Amino acid sequence: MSAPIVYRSEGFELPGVQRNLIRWTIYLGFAALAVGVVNGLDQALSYAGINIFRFYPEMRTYYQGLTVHGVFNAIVLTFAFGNGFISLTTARALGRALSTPIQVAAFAAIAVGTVLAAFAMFTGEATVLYTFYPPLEASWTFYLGLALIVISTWLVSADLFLSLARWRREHPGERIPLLAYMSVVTYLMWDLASLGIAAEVVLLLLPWSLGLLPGSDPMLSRTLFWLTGHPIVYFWLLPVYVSWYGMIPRQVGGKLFSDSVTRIAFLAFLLLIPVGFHHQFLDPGISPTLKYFIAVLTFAIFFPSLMTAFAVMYALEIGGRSHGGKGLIGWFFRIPWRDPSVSAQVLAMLAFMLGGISGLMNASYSMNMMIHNTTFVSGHFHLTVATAVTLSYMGIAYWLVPYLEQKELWGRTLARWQSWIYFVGVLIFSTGLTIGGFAGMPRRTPIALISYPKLPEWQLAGLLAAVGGSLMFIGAVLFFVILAVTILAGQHEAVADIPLSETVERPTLAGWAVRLDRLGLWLGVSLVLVLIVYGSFIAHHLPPHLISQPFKAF
Ligand code: HAS
Repeated sequence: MSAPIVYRSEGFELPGVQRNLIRWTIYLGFAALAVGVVNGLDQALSYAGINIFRFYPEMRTYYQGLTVHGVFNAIVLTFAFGNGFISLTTARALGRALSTPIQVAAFAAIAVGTVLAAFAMFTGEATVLYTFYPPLEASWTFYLGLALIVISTWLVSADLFLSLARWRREHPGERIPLLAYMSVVTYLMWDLASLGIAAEVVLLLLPWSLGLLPGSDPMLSRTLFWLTGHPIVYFWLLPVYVSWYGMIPRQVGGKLFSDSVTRIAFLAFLLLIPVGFHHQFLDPGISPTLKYFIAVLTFAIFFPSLMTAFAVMYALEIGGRSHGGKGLIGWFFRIPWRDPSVSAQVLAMLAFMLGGISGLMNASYSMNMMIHNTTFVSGHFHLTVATAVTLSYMGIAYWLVPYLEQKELWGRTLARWQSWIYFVGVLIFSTGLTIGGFAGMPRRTPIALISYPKLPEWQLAGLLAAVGGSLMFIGAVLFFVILAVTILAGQHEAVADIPLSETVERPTLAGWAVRLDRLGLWLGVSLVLVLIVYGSFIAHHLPPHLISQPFKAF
C-alpha cells in the first residue's frame, strides 16, 4: 500500500477582507433567520386558532407571512450560511486565500437579491410562497432577487473551483484534502441541480412578470422547480455534513471513520440529483412508470445519510469512550455535552433520525397519497431543515462566530439551554403536525381563519404545534441574544483555528479510491442521469404552453 498523502495547511490565515466578507455573509443569513422566525411563531399559533398576524401591520395575509417565512428561512439563511461557511472550509483546507473580487461580487449579489425579494414580499407583490408556482404571479423584483441569490452561489462555486484547480496544479498527484473535497462537491452538486430553477426563473417567470411572455406554463415550471427543489434540501444539509464529518469528531475527542466512505457519501448526493418527481407523485401529466422509478431512486438517496449516521455515531462513540463512557450506550452520555456547539449538533442529529424516518414515509408512493399536502410534510421538514440543518448552523455558530470575531462566546450555559429548548420545542411541534397530518389537517392553511368545521383530532395537533412552535421561537430568540452579546460585548480572545477532524483511515495514492477525486467524471455521470430522468419530459413540454394567465390570490 502506498504511503498516506495528507496535505496539511496549519498556520493558514484568511486575509482580513475575506474573513470580513465571510462574516457578513453569515450574519446576513442569521438576520434572515430572525425575520423568518417571527413569522414562524405566527404560523405555529395559527394552528391553535390564535391569529396574531394582524399585530404586524405590514403582513396583510397569512400567506404573505408564510412567503416571508419560507423565503427568508429556507432560501436566504441557507444560501448565505453555505456561501460563507463553505468558502471558509475550502480556503482553510487548501491553505490558500480565495479571490477577493469574486467574494465581493457574491456578497453583493446575495445582499441585493435579498433586498429585492424582501421588497416584493413586504409590499404584498410576491405572496406566492417559497415554491412560487405559476400561475400565481409575483412582481419582477421577486424573481430578479431570487436569480441574484442563486447567482451568488455560482460565484462562490467559481471561486472554489478556481482555488481547487490552482491547488491541484501546485500539488500534482496528491489527493484533494477531505474538507475541500466535501465543500467543493456540495457546490458542484448544487450547480448542476440549480439549472432547473435558473431556467424556470430566467426563461419563464421573469420575462412573464415583465410582460414579455403571454402567459405561464404551470406544468413545466413545477417540474423545473422540483428538479432543483429536491436537491436543494441537500444544498441546505451538506454544509452541516461538512461539520458532522469534518469537525464534530474533533470536537467530541473522536476520529472520523473513513476518508473514502465520506467521499462516497458526498458523491452519492451528486449522483442522485434527479429525484424531484417525488414531490409530484400526485401531479397529473407524469407517467406512473416514471413515478415508480423515482420512488425507487428516492429510497437510494436514503443511503448516503444512513452512511453518515453510522460514520458520525462511530466518531461520537470513540469520543464518548475517550471521556470514560462505558457499556453499550454509556459512551453517548460522556460526549462533551457541556460544549454548546456539540450539544446543539448532536440534538440536531437526533431530530434528523426522526426526519429521516418521516422522509421515507413521504417517499413511499402509497403513503404519499395520504399525507401529501397535509401538515405531515411540514412536520417532516421542521425536523430536517428547521432542526437538523438550522440547529446545526446554530451549533456551528457557537465556535464560528468566536473564531470570526476573535472573541469568547458569551453565555455558554445559556447556549446549552438554548439548543435543548429549541430541540424539545421541535419535537412537540412536529409531533403535533404529524398527528394532524394523519388526520388530514391541510398544510399552508390558516387554520385559525378557515370557515369550515375543523376535525376534533386537529385540536390536539394544533395545541402541540402552538406550544412547540413557541418553544422553538424562544430557543431562536436566545440564540440571537447570545450571538448579539458575543459580537457586541464579548471578551477578546485569540481563536487560532477551526476544529478539524482526523481520519482513522487516511487517503492513499493507489487503488480505486483515487478515482473518487475525478470530479469532472462524476459530474458528467450525474448530468447523464439528470438527462435520462428529465430529458424526455422536458422535450415533450417544449416549446412551453404559455397559456395560463397571471393569478393574484391575495
Ligand atoms: Fe424531505 C418533502 C423525502 C430529507 C426537506 N422535504 C420535503 C419538503 C422539505 C423537505 C422542505 O419522498 C417539503 C417541500 C414542499 O414545500 O413541498 N426527504 C425525503 C427523504 C429524505 C429527505 C427520503 N427533506 C430531507 C432533508 C430536508 C428535507 C434532509 C431538508 C434539509 N421529502 C421527501 C418527500 C417529500 C419531502 C418524498 C415530498 C412530500 C410531499 O408529498 O409533499 C432522506 O434524505 C432522509 C434521509 C435521512 C436519514 C437520517 C440519517 C440520520 C443522521 C443522524 C444520525 C444521528 C446520530 C446521533 C449520529 C437516513 C445522519 C445519534 C446517536 C445515537 C446514540 C442514537
